[in-house]
Amino acid sequence: MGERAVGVTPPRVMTVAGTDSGGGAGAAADLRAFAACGVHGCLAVCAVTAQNSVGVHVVHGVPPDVVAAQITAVVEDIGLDAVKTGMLGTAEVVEALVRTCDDAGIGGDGPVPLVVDPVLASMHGDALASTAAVESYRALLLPRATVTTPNLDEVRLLVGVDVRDRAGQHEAAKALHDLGARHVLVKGGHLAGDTEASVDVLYDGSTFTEFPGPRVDTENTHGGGDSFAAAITAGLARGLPVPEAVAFGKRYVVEAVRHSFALGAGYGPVSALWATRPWWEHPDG
Ligand code: PXL
Repeated sequence: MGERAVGVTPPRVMTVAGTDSGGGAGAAADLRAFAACGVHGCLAVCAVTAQNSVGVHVVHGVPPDVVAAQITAVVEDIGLDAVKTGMLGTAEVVEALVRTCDDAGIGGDGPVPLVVDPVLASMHGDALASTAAVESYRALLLPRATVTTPNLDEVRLLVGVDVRDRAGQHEAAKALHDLGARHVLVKGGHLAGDTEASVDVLYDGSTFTEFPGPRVDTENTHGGGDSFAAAITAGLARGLPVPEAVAFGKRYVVEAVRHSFALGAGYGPVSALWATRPWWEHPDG
């Protein structure tokens, strides 16, 4: 007999997301964040994108029944402690996802928390969701979200609020909460007024909680939103209540942005490498 394996099963999470051939955003960013945050990451792919640091060249959607089958296969055998959505692309994928989540107790009143990162467009303005998909987010997905994590562009597309200050963040959070999301995190990264800090606002239907963080002078923030939402999802899977999971995610993503790097001629990615131990320098390696 060989030696005994020493692994202990970590919390299990899934990202329902698109791929980015440049490795910066989407499923790749999510899975790196999951690993850095100590959870096992499962993946349901919704769309394949051909892209680099400059732009998105091709988007190829995965059939909705294949998206649903990926989730069901994992739920039936492995089980999930939290789920995150990233790029979904079409209303048909949103509908298939919602049906599958309802059957599996994911989101809504179910036991498995659902983090909805409403990925609607890339940093370059390339559309990553159809107009019909945006309507499905409003009607079907946000009502089931444990937490949703829009940036200010996504807020404008979802509820038509043009956020310019903290009061605008509050107004947007209320509008998204009215659509049914249990917790709304309106991120302030794109807010012009806050020059030193970037303040994200969490709203639970009664209380606003502010999460201030440093503003890092870099354009290399590709995958930043995905990484933040993925780390929040990991925090929930680790048993943290929502505000603590948001604080956990913020700690992760601030360092990921600090350690972002140049890659290609456009926007480089945030980095998970700050949080991963160089095993080749470790005595066990
Ligand atoms: O960062 C948002 C995002 C998520 N998922 C995919 C993407 C992007 C941005 O480009 O390409 C697949």
